[in-house]
Amino acid sequence: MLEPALFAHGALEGAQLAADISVLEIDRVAQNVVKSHLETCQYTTEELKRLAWSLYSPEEVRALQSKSCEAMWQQCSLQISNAIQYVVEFAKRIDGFMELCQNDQIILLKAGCLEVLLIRMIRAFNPLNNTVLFEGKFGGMQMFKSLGCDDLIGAIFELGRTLCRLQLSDEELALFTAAVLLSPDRPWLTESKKVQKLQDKIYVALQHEIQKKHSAEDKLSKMVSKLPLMKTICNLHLDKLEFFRLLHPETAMNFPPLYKEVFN
Ligand code: MHQ
Repeated sequence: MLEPALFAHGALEGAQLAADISVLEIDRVAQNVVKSHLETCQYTTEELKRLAWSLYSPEEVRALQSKSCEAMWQQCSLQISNAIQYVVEFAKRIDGFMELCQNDQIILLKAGCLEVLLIRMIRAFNPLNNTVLFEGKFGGMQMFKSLGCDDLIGAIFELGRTLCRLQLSDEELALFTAAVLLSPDRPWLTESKKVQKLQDKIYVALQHEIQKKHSAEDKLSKMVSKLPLMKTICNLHLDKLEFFRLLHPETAMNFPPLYKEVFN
């Protein structure tokens, strides 16, 4: 049984639910999710620390800005597609995910992978100068000007700043992204009860992890409160993509297959 400290704060409505899950099981879930995250996070913390020093020069930023909208979309979709591959690998390594039916695996990945990327972005986001890692160097939002999606880019950078303020550890990031991925309320799931059970355990593990340093209630609710902004960004991205496809169908046809598959 879980120690009383975990329910004392009662952040999870169902103390009932927590009571069903043993400490051993929670530790096992946490270890599996954190390991899966570390194995699939694309860049190590050390690599990112080193990369934070390589900024795009003003000339390089200008060169990016003067690219055509199509060329820039192509570059962005390629970067996103690469990053999605790691998210897919992350999902596959989470205990229980591969035991879901294939239909549900696909639904969860399609619905959740951009949200996971947006959370993972904080590792590659520097709130001190508002820059993000793009093709090996850090740059500000001006570098995406030619996309013609200032509202989308603005929202992504704002999310980056607010998420960075939470100062999530890699453990918290791992568990939070796993919980987002295993959202039982995605439309068309056939075994949402199974997904719910997996997510419940992950949230208990996350709460447990946070509690090592903070009041879990506080931090967890702050994390969860960013989900609506992420949903807004995902919808905005789909709108922009749809509009782009209308204007430049040939370019959109040549987007990376994984990007097309996830967002079509
Ligand atoms: C990942 C690594 C990673 C890879 C790609 C949708 C559109 C047309 C434009 C990064 C969005 C532009 C993305 C490439 C821009 C906001 C996108 C383009 C964490 C996330 C990260 C850093 C992505 C962050 C968002 C970027 C910069 O492990």
